Amino acid sequence: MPLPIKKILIANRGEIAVRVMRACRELGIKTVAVYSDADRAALHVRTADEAYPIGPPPARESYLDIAKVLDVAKRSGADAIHPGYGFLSEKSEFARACEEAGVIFIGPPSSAIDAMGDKTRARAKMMSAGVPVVPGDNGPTGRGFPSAEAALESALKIGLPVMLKASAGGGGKGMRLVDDEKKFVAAYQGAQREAKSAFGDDAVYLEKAVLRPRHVEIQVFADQQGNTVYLFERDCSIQRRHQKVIEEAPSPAVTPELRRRMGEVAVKAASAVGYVGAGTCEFLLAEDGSFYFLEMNTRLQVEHPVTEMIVQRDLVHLQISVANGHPLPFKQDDLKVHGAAVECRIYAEDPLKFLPSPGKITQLRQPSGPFVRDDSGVYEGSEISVYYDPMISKLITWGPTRAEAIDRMARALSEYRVGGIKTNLAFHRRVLKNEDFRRGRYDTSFIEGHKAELLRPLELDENDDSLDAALTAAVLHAVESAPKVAAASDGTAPSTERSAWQTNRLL
Ligand code: MV4
Repeated sequence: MPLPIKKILIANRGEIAVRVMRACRELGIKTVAVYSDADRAALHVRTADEAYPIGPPPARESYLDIAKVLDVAKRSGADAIHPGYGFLSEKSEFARACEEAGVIFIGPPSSAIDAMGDKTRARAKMMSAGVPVVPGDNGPTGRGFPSAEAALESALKIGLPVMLKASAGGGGKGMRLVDDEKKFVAAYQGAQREAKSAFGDDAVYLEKAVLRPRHVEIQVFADQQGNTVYLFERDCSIQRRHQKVIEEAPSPAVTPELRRRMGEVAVKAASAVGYVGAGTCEFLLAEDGSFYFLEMNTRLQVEHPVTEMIVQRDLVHLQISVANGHPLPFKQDDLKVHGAAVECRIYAEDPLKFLPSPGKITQLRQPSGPFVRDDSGVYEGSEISVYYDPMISKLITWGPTRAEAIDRMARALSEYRVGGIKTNLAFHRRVLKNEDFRRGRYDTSFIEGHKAELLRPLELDENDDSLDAALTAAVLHAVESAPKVAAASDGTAPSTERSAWQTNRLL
């Protein structure tokens, strides 16, 4: 394959496609977008040097179609493909198909994706590499149990509460917590059923349940020469239904000593599977400070920017450099944590029900200013489609201390305006005000535990700028209650309609 890479096809959409294209532009690399019929006017298409249609809106018929994506790579003369996250990013068939087509896959070797893709296999591999995993049982053959009764016997040996998990799974699908022996068999059968329908494989394994854990993940990076380093941790404990909402780096729960120990374990995990490029090892961090490997994500993650902020390095630049065969430009000891960063995922969704709110973005003001980064996939006038993830942007702030990063995030959120669709902006503003969050005292049960405060209906006082909101309300009231509106000298009359922008201002 001719090096260096001169043209990259980005097999993705939305903010991550735009983010990768930005890095390419900085490096003098040409970019190729692919897009579905729903994305003809999308930002990633407008950002690329060239763009090719790849089919109907459903991802299965476009962004997930390996043959179509590789055909565009060939036609456009792309040397490499960046898969972003989601879609084809963790499909080893795709990495393999790229390898076979002579196109560089900007990611790990397909063998490393396979080694981490199956959760029981990965668990066994990690145990033999000396990586701590949650005490548990993969079953007599390593792929589940012959019967629910056999699983129960093992569960009682481990000690309740236990977690039932799908062998083929990940991400919480088919997962069940069992704290009562009498409920075990029903839970086991339920987990099997869910695993079968989600993954076509009903194997279920057992783990001791870690109560009120934090989700702490370590960013790792490896080059083709066998050097592997860790780029410290992110705390992703603020989640709802396994969907991350706020992430930060470093974790307020991790001491320098724990950081080093977790980092070294993550490097060991990556090395054990011959990892190359950017990857993330997910851990559960227990209240007593013990930690356990859960799974490895073999891609660049959504929340990578908080790491970029604290290590002051561009991870996409590094991915491309490693794909070009260059050794990592630093050693572990060259890396240190600079300040703190927070990321809020801004979604087009009903803030109370957490349901997607697709539609046209009629008004948009995205925050900026010192140490504020908005990684956006949209523009004013663009559509949030029903077909894909309804993320509008990722808002990231940095500060020399965690408190300053948080205050800066509150400021940035106060600037953010979206009209035409519902968003979770008010939810984020509430979390940022929460004392437990501000103190860094939270775990994966944070949102559930603060439901009443975080999900109560919206009120006028919601606005960070309550005086401004009150003024807007007063003006609206005056306008609406006026019997007649005088026409301006040019013959136009001020609208008495509440625009989406105004409505949004009040939220
Ligand atoms: C666990 C656990 C407690 N004990 N495993 C959820 C998603 C999947 N990646 C693993 N998950 C969990 N596994 C044991 N043995 C608690 C969770 C969990 C969780 C983990 C990370 C972030 C949020 C979570 C929310 C609920 C449960």
